[in-house]
Amino acid sequence: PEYQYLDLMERVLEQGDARVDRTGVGTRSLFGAMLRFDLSEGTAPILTTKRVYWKTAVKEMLWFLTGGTNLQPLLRENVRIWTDWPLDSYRRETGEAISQEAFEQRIVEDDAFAARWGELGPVYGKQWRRWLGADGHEYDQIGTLVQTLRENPSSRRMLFHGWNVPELGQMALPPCHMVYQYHVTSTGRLNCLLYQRSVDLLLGAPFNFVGATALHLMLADQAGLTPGELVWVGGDVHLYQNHLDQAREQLTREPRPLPRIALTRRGQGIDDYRIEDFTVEGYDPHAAIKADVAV
Ligand code: THF
Repeated sequence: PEYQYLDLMERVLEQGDARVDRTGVGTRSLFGAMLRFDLSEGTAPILTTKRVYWKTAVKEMLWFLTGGTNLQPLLRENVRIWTDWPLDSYRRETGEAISQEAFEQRIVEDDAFAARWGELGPVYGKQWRRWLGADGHEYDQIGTLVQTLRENPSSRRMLFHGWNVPELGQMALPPCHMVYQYHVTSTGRLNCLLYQRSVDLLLGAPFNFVGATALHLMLADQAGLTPGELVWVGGDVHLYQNHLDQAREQLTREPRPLPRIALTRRGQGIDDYRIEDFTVEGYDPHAAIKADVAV
Protein backbone atom coordinates (compact mmCIF):
# COMPACT_ATOMS: atom_id res chain seq x y z
CA PRO A 1 0.00 0.00 0.00
CA GLU A 2 2.75 2.42 0.89
CA TYR A 3 4.37 1.62 -2.48
CA GLN A 4 1.44 3.35 -4.18
CA TYR A 5 2.31 6.52 -2.33
CA LEU A 6 6.03 6.20 -3.03
CA ASP A 7 5.36 5.51 -6.73
CA LEU A 8 3.23 8.64 -6.89
CA MET A 9 5.95 10.62 -5.16
CA GLU A 10 8.51 9.36 -7.66
CA ARG A 11 6.27 10.27 -10.60
CA VAL A 12 5.73 13.79 -9.29
CA LEU A 13 9.45 14.17 -8.72
CA GLU A 14 10.43 12.94 -12.18
CA GLN A 15 7.52 13.97 -14.37
CA GLY A 16 5.88 16.80 -12.44
CA ASP A 17 5.33 20.05 -14.26
CA ALA A 18 7.42 22.79 -12.63
CA ARG A 19 5.36 25.88 -11.92
CA VAL A 20 4.92 28.77 -9.55
CA ASP A 21 1.97 28.32 -7.18
CA ARG A 22 -0.08 30.58 -4.91
CA THR A 23 2.53 30.47 -2.13
CA GLY A 24 5.37 31.57 -4.43
CA VAL A 25 7.50 28.59 -3.33
CA GLY A 26 7.02 26.73 -6.61
CA THR A 27 6.01 23.11 -7.11
CA ARG A 28 6.34 20.10 -9.35
CA SER A 29 2.83 19.02 -10.04
CA LEU A 30 0.81 16.37 -11.79
CA PHE A 31 -2.94 16.15 -12.16
CA GLY A 32 -5.13 13.23 -11.18
CA ALA A 33 -4.09 10.27 -9.04
CA MET A 34 -5.78 7.47 -7.10
CA LEU A 35 -4.58 5.42 -4.13
CA ARG A 36 -6.53 2.59 -2.52
CA PHE A 37 -6.03 1.59 1.10
CA ASP A 38 -7.57 -1.58 2.50
CA LEU A 39 -8.66 -0.92 6.08
CA SER A 40 -10.51 -4.21 6.49
CA GLU A 41 -7.76 -6.02 8.40
CA GLY A 42 -7.29 -3.11 10.79
CA THR A 43 -4.32 -1.93 8.76
CA ALA A 44 -3.78 1.82 8.82
CA PRO A 45 -2.19 3.94 6.08
CA ILE A 46 0.30 5.48 8.49
CA LEU A 47 3.47 5.73 6.40
CA THR A 48 6.55 3.96 7.67
CA THR A 49 9.14 5.57 5.37
CA LYS A 50 9.08 8.54 7.76
CA ARG A 51 7.57 9.06 11.18
CA VAL A 52 4.02 10.40 10.86
CA TYR A 53 2.63 12.07 13.97
CA TRP A 54 -0.60 10.13 13.76
CA LYS A 55 -2.01 11.49 17.04
CA THR A 56 -1.70 15.02 15.69
CA ALA A 57 -3.63 14.00 12.58
CA VAL A 58 -6.34 12.27 14.63
CA LYS A 59 -6.63 15.27 16.94
CA GLU A 60 -7.04 17.50 13.91
CA MET A 61 -9.89 15.28 12.68
CA LEU A 62 -11.54 15.35 16.14
CA TRP A 63 -11.28 19.14 16.07
CA PHE A 64 -13.01 19.28 12.66
CA LEU A 65 -15.80 17.14 14.11
CA THR A 66 -16.40 19.59 16.96
CA GLY A 67 -17.34 22.14 14.31
CA GLY A 68 -14.64 24.45 15.61
CA THR A 69 -12.69 26.86 13.44
CA ASN A 70 -10.45 28.51 16.03
CA LEU A 71 -6.85 27.58 16.78
CA GLN A 72 -7.22 27.69 20.56
CA PRO A 73 -8.55 24.17 21.20
CA LEU A 74 -5.99 22.76 18.75
CA LEU A 75 -3.10 24.47 20.50
CA ARG A 76 -4.44 23.32 23.87
CA GLU A 77 -4.01 19.80 22.44
CA ASN A 78 -0.51 20.79 21.33
CA VAL A 79 -1.41 20.63 17.63
CA ARG A 80 0.53 23.33 15.86
CA ILE A 81 0.03 22.51 12.18
CA TRP A 82 -2.54 25.29 11.61
CA THR A 83 -0.69 28.15 13.34
CA ASP A 84 1.12 29.45 10.27
CA TRP A 85 -1.92 30.95 8.57
CA PRO A 86 -3.29 33.08 11.47
CA LEU A 87 0.29 33.93 12.43
CA ASP A 88 0.93 35.21 8.93
CA SER A 89 -2.21 37.41 9.08
CA TYR A 90 -1.25 38.72 12.50
CA ARG A 91 2.23 39.70 11.38
CA ARG A 92 0.94 41.34 8.20
CA GLU A 93 -1.84 43.27 9.91
CA THR A 94 0.03 44.44 13.02
CA GLY A 95 3.57 44.63 11.63
CA GLU A 96 4.69 42.97 14.87
CA ALA A 97 7.54 40.43 14.52
CA ILE A 98 6.08 38.00 17.05
CA SER A 99 7.59 34.49 17.30
CA GLN A 100 5.42 31.46 16.62
CA GLU A 101 5.81 30.33 20.24
CA ALA A 102 4.77 33.68 21.70
CA PHE A 103 1.80 33.87 19.33
CA GLU A 104 0.67 30.36 20.25
CA GLN A 105 1.03 31.07 23.95
CA ARG A 106 -1.15 34.16 23.65
CA ILE A 107 -3.81 32.23 21.75
CA VAL A 108 -3.86 29.59 24.50
CA GLU A 109 -3.95 32.02 27.43
CA ASP A 110 -5.92 34.99 26.16
CA ASP A 111 -9.47 34.23 25.01
CA ALA A 112 -10.04 37.67 23.52
CA PHE A 113 -6.79 37.45 21.58
CA ALA A 114 -7.76 33.97 20.38
CA ALA A 115 -11.16 35.19 19.25
CA ARG A 116 -9.59 38.01 17.27
CA TRP A 117 -6.46 36.32 15.87
CA GLY A 118 -6.97 32.55 16.17
CA GLU A 119 -9.95 32.34 13.88
CA LEU A 120 -9.53 30.53 10.55
CA GLY A 121 -12.90 31.55 9.15
CA PRO A 122 -15.61 29.10 8.03
CA VAL A 123 -13.23 26.19 7.34
CA TYR A 124 -13.88 22.45 7.59
CA GLY A 125 -15.62 22.24 10.97
CA LYS A 126 -18.11 24.98 10.13
CA GLN A 127 -19.06 23.49 6.78
CA TRP A 128 -19.23 19.91 8.03
CA ARG A 129 -21.40 20.62 11.07
CA ARG A 130 -23.04 24.01 10.48
CA TRP A 131 -23.25 24.75 6.74
CA LEU A 132 -25.38 27.90 6.61
CA GLY A 133 -28.12 27.57 4.00
CA ALA A 134 -29.78 30.42 2.12
CA ASP A 135 -32.85 29.50 4.24
CA GLY A 136 -30.97 30.49 7.40
CA HIS A 137 -30.86 26.88 8.57
CA GLU A 138 -27.58 25.29 9.71
CA TYR A 139 -27.01 21.89 8.11
CA ASP A 140 -25.11 19.20 10.02
CA GLN A 141 -23.70 17.14 7.16
CA ILE A 142 -21.95 14.69 9.50
CA GLY A 143 -25.09 14.10 11.56
CA THR A 144 -27.07 13.44 8.40
CA LEU A 145 -24.37 11.09 7.14
CA VAL A 146 -24.40 9.01 10.33
CA GLN A 147 -28.18 8.80 10.22
CA THR A 148 -28.18 7.68 6.58
CA LEU A 149 -25.43 5.10 7.18
CA ARG A 150 -27.65 3.61 9.87
CA GLU A 151 -31.03 3.87 8.19
CA ASN A 152 -30.45 3.74 4.46
CA PRO A 153 -26.97 2.35 3.77
CA SER A 154 -27.69 1.64 0.10
CA SER A 155 -28.02 5.38 -0.47
CA ARG A 156 -25.79 6.96 -3.12
CA ARG A 157 -26.05 10.32 -1.40
CA MET A 158 -23.86 9.65 1.61
CA LEU A 159 -21.35 12.44 1.33
CA PHE A 160 -20.29 15.71 2.85
CA HIS A 161 -18.68 18.64 1.15
CA GLY A 162 -16.47 21.51 2.26
CA TRP A 163 -16.59 23.69 -0.85
CA ASN A 164 -19.16 26.30 0.21
CA VAL A 165 -18.82 28.72 -2.66
CA PRO A 166 -20.10 31.98 -1.09
CA GLU A 167 -17.92 31.47 2.00
CA LEU A 168 -14.65 30.57 0.27
CA GLY A 169 -13.39 34.15 0.51
CA GLN A 170 -13.69 34.22 4.31
CA MET A 171 -11.68 31.02 4.82
CA ALA A 172 -7.99 31.16 5.81
CA LEU A 173 -7.65 28.41 3.20
CA PRO A 174 -10.33 26.80 1.05
CA PRO A 175 -10.71 23.06 1.77
CA CYS A 176 -8.08 20.75 0.29
CA HIS A 177 -9.71 17.48 1.30
CA MET A 178 -13.01 18.55 -0.07
CA VAL A 179 -15.56 15.75 -0.54
CA TYR A 180 -15.91 12.50 1.38
CA GLN A 181 -18.35 10.00 -0.11
CA TYR A 182 -19.32 6.76 1.61
CA HIS A 183 -20.57 3.43 0.35
CA VAL A 184 -21.77 0.34 2.21
CA THR A 185 -21.52 -3.15 0.69
CA SER A 186 -24.17 -5.84 1.10
CA THR A 187 -21.92 -7.47 3.70
CA GLY A 188 -21.77 -4.32 5.82
CA ARG A 189 -18.38 -3.01 4.81
CA LEU A 190 -17.93 0.74 4.81
CA ASN A 191 -15.96 2.26 1.95
CA CYS A 192 -14.93 5.88 1.52
CA LEU A 193 -13.83 7.90 -1.46
CA LEU A 194 -12.05 11.11 -0.54
CA TYR A 195 -11.52 13.71 -3.21
CA GLN A 196 -8.64 16.05 -2.42
CA ARG A 197 -8.33 18.92 -4.88
CA SER A 198 -4.83 20.01 -3.83
CA VAL A 199 -2.20 17.74 -2.33
CA ASP A 200 1.02 18.70 -0.56
CA LEU A 201 2.39 15.22 -1.10
CA LEU A 202 5.26 15.32 1.40
CA LEU A 203 3.67 17.05 4.41
CA GLY A 204 -0.09 17.10 3.95
CA ALA A 205 -1.07 13.79 2.33
CA PRO A 206 0.28 11.52 5.11
CA PHE A 207 -1.82 13.50 7.61
CA ASN A 208 -4.88 13.43 5.39
CA PHE A 209 -4.69 9.61 5.05
CA VAL A 210 -4.65 9.28 8.84
CA GLY A 211 -7.47 11.77 9.38
CA ALA A 212 -9.67 10.03 6.82
CA THR A 213 -8.92 6.66 8.42
CA ALA A 214 -9.82 7.90 11.90
CA LEU A 215 -13.10 9.28 10.60
CA HIS A 216 -13.74 6.01 8.76
CA LEU A 217 -13.36 4.06 12.03
CA MET A 218 -15.67 6.38 13.94
CA LEU A 219 -18.37 6.30 11.26
CA ALA A 220 -18.18 2.50 11.00
CA ASP A 221 -18.45 2.28 14.79
CA GLN A 222 -21.48 4.55 14.83
CA ALA A 223 -23.28 2.65 12.10
CA GLY A 224 -22.38 -0.90 13.16
CA LEU A 225 -20.30 -1.48 10.02
CA THR A 226 -16.80 -2.81 9.45
CA PRO A 227 -14.17 -0.68 7.73
CA GLY A 228 -13.57 -1.57 4.10
CA GLU A 229 -11.60 0.46 1.61
CA LEU A 230 -10.39 4.05 1.62
CA VAL A 231 -10.08 5.31 -1.94
CA TRP A 232 -8.14 8.52 -2.16
CA VAL A 233 -8.27 10.73 -5.26
CA GLY A 234 -5.92 13.65 -5.68
CA GLY A 235 -6.39 16.56 -8.10
CA ASP A 236 -3.30 18.78 -8.23
CA VAL A 237 -0.71 16.52 -6.61
CA HIS A 238 2.50 18.40 -5.95
CA LEU A 239 5.86 18.52 -4.29
CA TYR A 240 7.08 21.94 -3.21
CA GLN A 241 10.48 22.92 -4.60
CA ASN A 242 11.86 23.03 -1.04
CA HIS A 243 10.67 19.45 -0.39
CA LEU A 244 12.51 17.74 -3.25
CA ASP A 245 15.53 16.60 -1.25
CA GLN A 246 13.28 15.27 1.47
CA ALA A 247 11.24 13.35 -1.11
CA ARG A 248 14.42 11.87 -2.59
CA GLU A 249 15.53 10.82 0.90
CA GLN A 250 12.17 9.20 1.61
CA LEU A 251 12.33 7.27 -1.67
CA THR A 252 15.60 5.62 -0.61
CA ARG A 253 13.91 4.04 2.41
CA GLU A 254 12.50 0.54 2.54
CA PRO A 255 8.83 0.44 3.64
CA ARG A 256 8.05 -1.61 6.74
CA PRO A 257 4.79 -3.38 7.55
CA LEU A 258 1.95 -0.92 8.12
CA PRO A 259 0.68 -0.62 11.68
CA ARG A 260 -2.80 -1.47 12.91
CA ILE A 261 -5.33 1.01 14.20
CA ALA A 262 -8.41 0.42 16.33
CA LEU A 263 -10.94 2.11 18.58
CA THR A 264 -10.76 0.96 22.18
CA ARG A 265 -14.36 1.76 23.02
CA ARG A 266 -17.68 2.33 21.35
CA GLY A 267 -18.69 5.99 21.10
CA GLN A 268 -22.12 7.04 22.36
CA GLY A 269 -22.40 9.31 19.32
CA ILE A 270 -20.15 10.81 16.66
CA ASP A 271 -19.20 13.59 19.11
CA ASP A 272 -18.10 11.19 21.81
CA TYR A 273 -14.58 10.26 20.68
CA ARG A 274 -11.29 11.40 22.19
CA ILE A 275 -7.70 10.82 21.22
CA GLU A 276 -7.37 8.20 24.00
CA ASP A 277 -9.92 6.04 22.17
CA PHE A 278 -7.47 5.30 19.35
CA THR A 279 -4.68 2.75 19.55
CA VAL A 280 -1.99 2.15 16.99
CA GLU A 281 0.06 -1.02 17.25
CA GLY A 282 3.14 -2.20 15.44
CA TYR A 283 4.25 1.21 14.23
CA ASP A 284 7.98 1.10 13.55
CA PRO A 285 8.74 3.98 11.17
CA HIS A 286 11.95 5.35 9.76
CA ALA A 287 13.06 8.69 11.22
CA ALA A 288 10.99 11.84 10.83
CA ILE A 289 11.79 14.05 7.83
CA LYS A 290 11.80 17.78 8.52
CA ALA A 291 10.31 20.19 6.02
CA ASP A 292 8.81 23.68 6.06
CA VAL A 293 5.16 24.10 5.20
CA ALA A 294 4.33 26.56 2.43
CA VAL A 295 1.90 29.21 3.74
N1 THF B 1 -0.87 23.92 3.24
C1 THF B 1 0.22 23.30 2.75
N2 THF B 1 1.10 23.98 2.03
N3 THF B 1 0.45 21.99 3.01
C2 THF B 1 -0.44 21.27 3.76
O1 THF B 1 -0.19 20.07 3.99
C3 THF B 1 -1.59 21.89 4.25
N4 THF B 1 -2.55 21.20 4.98
C4 THF B 1 -3.23 21.93 6.03
C5 THF B 1 -3.55 23.24 5.49
N5 THF B 1 -2.81 23.83 4.56
C6 THF B 1 -1.76 23.22 4.00
C7 THF B 1 -2.32 22.00 7.22
N6 THF B 1 -1.80 20.70 7.54
C8 THF B 1 2.12 19.88 8.66
C9 THF B 1 1.20 18.85 8.50
C10 THF B 1 -0.10 19.14 8.10
C11 THF B 1 -0.49 20.45 7.87
C12 THF B 1 0.44 21.47 8.02
C13 THF B 1 1.73 21.19 8.43
C14 THF B 1 3.52 19.61 9.14
O2 THF B 1 4.32 20.53 9.23
N7 THF B 1 3.88 18.37 9.47
C15 THF B 1 5.22 18.03 9.94
C16 THF B 1 5.35 18.28 11.44
C17 THF B 1 4.23 17.71 12.22
C18 THF B 1 4.21 18.17 13.67
O3 THF B 1 5.06 18.99 14.08
O4 THF B 1 3.36 17.68 14.41
C19 THF B 1 5.51 16.59 9.60
O5 THF B 1 6.68 16.22 9.60
O6 THF B 1 4.57 15.84 9.27
C20 THF B 1 -2.99 19.88 4.64
O7 THF B 1 -4.22 19.49 5.04
